[in-house]
Amino acid sequence: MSNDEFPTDRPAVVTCGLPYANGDLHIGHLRGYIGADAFNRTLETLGQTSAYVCGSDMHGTPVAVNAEKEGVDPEDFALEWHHQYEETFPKFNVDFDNYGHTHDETNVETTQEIVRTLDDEGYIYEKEIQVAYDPDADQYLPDRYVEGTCPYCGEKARGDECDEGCQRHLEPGEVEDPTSTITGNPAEYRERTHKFFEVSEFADYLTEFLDGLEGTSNARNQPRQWIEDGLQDWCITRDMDWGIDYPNGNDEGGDDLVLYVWVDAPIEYISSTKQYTDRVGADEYDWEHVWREDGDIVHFIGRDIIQHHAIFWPAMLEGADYNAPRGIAATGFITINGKGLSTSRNRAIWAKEYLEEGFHPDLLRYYLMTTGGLQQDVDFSWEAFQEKVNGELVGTVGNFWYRSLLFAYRNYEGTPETEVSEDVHARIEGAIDDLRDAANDYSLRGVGQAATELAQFGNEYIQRNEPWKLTDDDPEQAAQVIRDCVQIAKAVGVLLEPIAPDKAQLLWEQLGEDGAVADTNLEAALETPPRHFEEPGELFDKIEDERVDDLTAKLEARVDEASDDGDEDETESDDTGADEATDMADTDDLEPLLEDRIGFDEFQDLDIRVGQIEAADGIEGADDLARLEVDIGFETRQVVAGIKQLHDLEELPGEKCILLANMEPAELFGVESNGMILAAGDDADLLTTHGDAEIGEKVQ
Ligand code: B3M
Ligand code: ZN
Repeated sequence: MSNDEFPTDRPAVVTCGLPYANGDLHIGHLRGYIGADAFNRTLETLGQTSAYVCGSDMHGTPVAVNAEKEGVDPEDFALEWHHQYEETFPKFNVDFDNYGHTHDETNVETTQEIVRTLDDEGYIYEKEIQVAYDPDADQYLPDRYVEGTCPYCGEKARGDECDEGCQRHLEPGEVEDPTSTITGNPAEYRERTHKFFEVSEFADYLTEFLDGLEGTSNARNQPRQWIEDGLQDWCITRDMDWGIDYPNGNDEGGDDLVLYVWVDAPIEYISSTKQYTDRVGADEYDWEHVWREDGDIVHFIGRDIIQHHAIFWPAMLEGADYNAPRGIAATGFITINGKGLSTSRNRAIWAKEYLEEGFHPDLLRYYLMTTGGLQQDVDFSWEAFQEKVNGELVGTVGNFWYRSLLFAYRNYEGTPETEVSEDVHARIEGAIDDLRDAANDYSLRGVGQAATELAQFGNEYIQRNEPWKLTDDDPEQAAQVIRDCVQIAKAVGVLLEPIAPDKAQLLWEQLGEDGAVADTNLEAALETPPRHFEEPGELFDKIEDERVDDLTAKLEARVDEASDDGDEDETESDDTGADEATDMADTDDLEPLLEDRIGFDEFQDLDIRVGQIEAADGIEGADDLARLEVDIGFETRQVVAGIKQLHDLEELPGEKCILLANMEPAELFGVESNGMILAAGDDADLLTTHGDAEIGEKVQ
């Protein structure tokens, strides 16, 4: 498959890692589902046929263990969560074309068919292995029923994954010093016959596959290393009742053997696509074209499940003669106030909670998509959320939309009757290119920025041209400026739709447009808006400081409460399958170290300079922000830094500091920030040099 640029004329499918149907959804989950949704919407805006499919992950020990704790049947337990997820996702504008589950008929059939094919093709064999067993519970101990030490990195690990350390998948019998999570007793090993999939046979294929794989670099680099270290075959059956039976029966001895959850879970991507085709018809969307011919398959996943998606899954697809994924975007974790998200400590923002607080879903979407790149960990704090919303959505986008449309309505009752100027036309075309490039880079931050920067341009344009001064003296020019602004406003709406679909739709309606902005594509950005529209309203509300203080206090109080309860055990099986950054005992308060290394070249891309602060003053209306002027040798930079409360601003002039000079300019509370001063710690300890480094020297 050649990777020509999006949009292609092939159908695409976008998927997101299936949530285990075992607990409440939180912000860690939402990042992935919103990300994949925004990517799918972006492809559609680009004009590509695309479907977004997913489903609940019903099987495996993550579900069985939690169901057992509650004393309920795993199927009933999982179905209940499944229904809750089905209801919750749309509330965040996560718009699946199909949302199934792994226990439905389509997935059972598709899974058995694929496994049968792999068996027929000779990729599956039987082997006697040692399986952990708890004599007191009289039960085999697959996966999360056993824990011990990772043989690769020495961290505490679950039976099938090194979730606190190197994130490797672990095969049955690999975990050292196994203990049963049912009784806490040391586990015994017993000999059992299991089925193995010959992943090792696919090493060359996978190397080539990874060379062509798009998405985030972590999804290529880690698997390359694993291949180099030597691939092991993969045990694909488990001693359990709950799951999908191995086809043709594998229980000669009357024992229960089901497929490992990681076999049938990704197959749900296919099954869910099939169900979509069943609903809309193959003329509209053909699952076979996508999965068996040459569609564009894009997976969004958490970075802890790269091995399953970039090794096991493409090997299964290749072995069973299905199409390979085109891209894998593996996202970083979410931290809360700089600390690892922890469901057991209640240090999370729950989906339900966010909605109950009455915030619009598009605000969270925008925050999660535009704060940090996909691979990076993203920190959530109510304060940072407020800053994003007030600064970019209220201050830039909302402000531009409202002032342009209001001016247009009051003076022209809608869109002035003239053509868009050439410059503005070209600027909108530039934003369209930015969006296309961002999609091809799998950068949702870039998608959001294409829209916000266009709105920023609009604000500058209206400010520079001051149409309010022209209405009497030069009415033609006034009409031209407003005509341009209305077009920019419409284009911002089209470009922002993937990230903030409701708000874009409201703008669309304010412009008097018919239908759904989600159904348009990029050409709409340049099409003339209706001649008449009604008086507009404001589309974003500012979040007040008191609100943020309350929310922060509430969050801290409940984290304290959960810690007081002594519930400190991170690995207790409350895992919902979403990305949780691990809290290490002695670094509890620190942001987790990034796993992904960067090359020297990437470091060189950061232009970090020694600077000297020349002036420092507060910014009106912003409690925390200070405006600094920093001499960096070549020039003096104005930067905005969140240090107003933490430093005596009068003391700062004359201090040396370190400044990231090629940070993209941003506007905060109407003040341009052209660089970023580096600081560490809760009190914003400013980084500096201690010797004779000159002002303007590069940090290297
Ligand atoms: N259910 C959740 C996780 O490990 C797991 C994903 C399956 S994706 C095919 O993040
Ligand atoms: Zn490990």
